[in-house]
Amino acid sequence: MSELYPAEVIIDPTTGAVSPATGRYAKYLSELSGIFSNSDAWSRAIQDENDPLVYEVIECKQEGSDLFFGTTTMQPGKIGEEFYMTRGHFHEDRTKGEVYCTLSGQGLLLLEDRQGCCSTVEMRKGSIAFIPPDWAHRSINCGPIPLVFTWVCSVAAGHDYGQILQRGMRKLIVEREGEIEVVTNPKFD
Ligand code: M6P
Ligand code: ZN
Repeated sequence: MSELYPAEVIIDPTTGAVSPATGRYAKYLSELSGIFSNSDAWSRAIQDENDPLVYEVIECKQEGSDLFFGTTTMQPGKIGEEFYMTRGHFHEDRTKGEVYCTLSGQGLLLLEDRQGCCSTVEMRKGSIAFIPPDWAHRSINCGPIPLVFTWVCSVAAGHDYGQILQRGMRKLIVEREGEIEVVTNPKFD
């Protein structure tokens, strides 16, 4: 194992910029096939809005550390009645949880466990969301500005996308008549 040193890392709370960063990726709408319920609205938005950016993840990882952290910055937007969201995942290592600290914007963290128990945690500036081990999690930007949050996770956690990609999550976050609602995904009715 390499030697580890204390470090200060600067995070911009409105852009999610991380300095220094060790990795990053962006997700554009065309890469989120099957995530949104309304696939016609999804295809139309790719065409009409020229494949917009949905979210960007920037990470900071010290080689040899058990923990790493970073930011996720989610653009505001909607596909049909659903807001922009992340893919959602369980962790490969079922013993590992995660923590989100919201820096800017507003949203919801949608969670569900293996037995189908569902929960939401509000994401707003200064709030910390605790994700217990073996709960799937997806973040959703419900507001008009970018949702920026810091996450801290075990390096060993890994991402398991299979189940959520195949079937979706049991609850959808939708806007109906100007109200944000948590509704049952018709695929689970
Ligand atoms: C959060 C963290 C990351 C995750 C990212 C995007 O920032 O949980 O580990 O990769 O969200 O979520 P997803 O991988 O589900 O698209
Ligand atoms: Zn995670």
